[in-house]
Amino acid sequence: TREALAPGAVLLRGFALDGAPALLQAVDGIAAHAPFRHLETPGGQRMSVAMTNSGPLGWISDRSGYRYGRADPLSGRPWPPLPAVFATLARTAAEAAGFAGFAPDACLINRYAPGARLSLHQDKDERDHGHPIVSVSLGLPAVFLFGGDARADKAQRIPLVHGDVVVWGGPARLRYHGVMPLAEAEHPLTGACRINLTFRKAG
Ligand code: MD5
Ligand code: FE
Repeated sequence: TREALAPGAVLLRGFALDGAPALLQAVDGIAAHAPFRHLETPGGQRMSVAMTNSGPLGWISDRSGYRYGRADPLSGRPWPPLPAVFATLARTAAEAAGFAGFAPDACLINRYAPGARLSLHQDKDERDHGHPIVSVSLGLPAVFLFGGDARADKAQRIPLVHGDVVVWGGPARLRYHGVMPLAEAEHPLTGACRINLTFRKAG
């Protein structure tokens, strides 16, 4: 089913359900080369969400700021390549939401353990905000906070479950958003965690 959350924001419930086991297997392969890590913010806080990347570009944060880079700072090596199952899912989901021709060059992979959260922020480190972002929820459910164009705008709470895909484009591309602290639970495919794949055209 396709549900418009707002202009430019399309929720595709269950779009990644059939592909989930293959997506999670690919995540394990990526993490074997580029392990999940808790990045430090420019302000010196350790993020509660653990992150890694695949694709030519990867998003990182450290004391000097937020940016995309071609190398994993832990190894100095390029990020693992985008698996074909990732690229196909991102393209077909974007197309189903009305954004034909989406070709991501970055997949930020977020791992939430119980208690992990993402505070309200905008995604604006990408070169051209005309491209959508495709986000895939796997494993434990989460409550997504969908805010407005200003940080102080009231946020809607949107429950996201295993297999859901959201495409954020057009006027929704720069809206504030976050994720509430993950509740303690177990999922048959991921155990006690939520994995979010976040596809971007960053460069
Ligand atoms: C997550 N991740 O569930 C979310 C999914 C991140 C992040 O926020 O930066 O890694 S991406 C949600 C998103 C992206 C772009 C715009 C909007 C939401 N939005 O307009 O609400 O781990
Ligand atoms: Fe974000």
